[in-house]
Amino acid sequence: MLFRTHNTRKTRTAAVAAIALSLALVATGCSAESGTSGGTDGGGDANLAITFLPKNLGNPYFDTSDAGGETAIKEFGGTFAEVGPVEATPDGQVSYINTLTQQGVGAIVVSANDPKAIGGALTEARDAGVKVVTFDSDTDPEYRDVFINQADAEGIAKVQVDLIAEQIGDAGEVAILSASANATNQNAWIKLMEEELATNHPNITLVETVYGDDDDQTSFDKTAALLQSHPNLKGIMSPTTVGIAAAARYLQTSEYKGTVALTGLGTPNQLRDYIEDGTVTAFALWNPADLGYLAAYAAKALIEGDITGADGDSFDAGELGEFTVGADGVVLLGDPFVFDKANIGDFDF
Ligand code: RAM
Repeated sequence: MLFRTHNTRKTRTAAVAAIALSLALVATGCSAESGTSGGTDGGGDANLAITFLPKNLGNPYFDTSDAGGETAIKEFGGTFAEVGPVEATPDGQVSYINTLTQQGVGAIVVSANDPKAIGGALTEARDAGVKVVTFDSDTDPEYRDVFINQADAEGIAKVQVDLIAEQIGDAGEVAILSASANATNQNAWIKLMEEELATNHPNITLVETVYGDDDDQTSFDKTAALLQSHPNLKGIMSPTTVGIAAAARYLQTSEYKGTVALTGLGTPNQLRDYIEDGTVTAFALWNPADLGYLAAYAAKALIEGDITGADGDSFDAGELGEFTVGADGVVLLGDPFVFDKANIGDFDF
């Protein structure tokens, strides 16, 4: 269901084409995967019980990434589980981490709501022998073994700014609708988006950044409030799949449809209708299933002692091929990919 090319990119064009192919393939391969059961433990004495801990449950993005993890874990004969809080609060994951430590899992694969709030619990887990992989949203590096980064932060920031600039004629007021205020990934991207706007788009003004907490209703309400407080708003960037979907739903039936542009990071299935009716023109993302798949293989490599998370360590990631750990224990999946009316029909996740 997956392919290998993320780590052997030759040109940007080739990479984008390859990622498109991957997304198309994985869409079919992973759509039937769900649930919390896995295979039986294998690999000799290695404890391949690997639990995914998303920012919160009920987000299709994490459903897809964690299903990718489950696919990988079944492939190598480990045991997959997924647990997580209902709300994406800074310390909402602490009790789950403590329980997993008591249970003696082999590894925790976590997307952090805050760079520090789960640090103490993760340190206790690691002291007890549990390997810690962050993916999607990192903690401070001292709290984990490796971070599986979906795409380079500069690229994620730039693709969103490029899209909004294109959609509003490179001038006017824009706002950002983010996830939770402490999210490591969103905050890193927003900082770089601000820099990119200041450096390359002098006629665009960022008037406000608001937080929908990766909660659908809060994100919807924040969109309404933004449009009310800024009557000259020309565009919204939402670097969260929950935020962009809620904002699109608001815009679709509002007087702003077609006049206020919306872009950011979304999943094709959540945004398909809005692309088709013109509420949204184009948005970006990577392949969440590949992200979870890669994170699971990194957990296996840590558990089996093939890697420690040191710069230059390399490991096998099944159908994605061989990956190498970079500086600060970061493993890079690939490039972001832009979805629009012309290609959205090729994807199902
Ligand atoms: C949401 C989450 C996640 C982020 C995506 C783009 O699903 O906030 O962390 O990576 O959006």
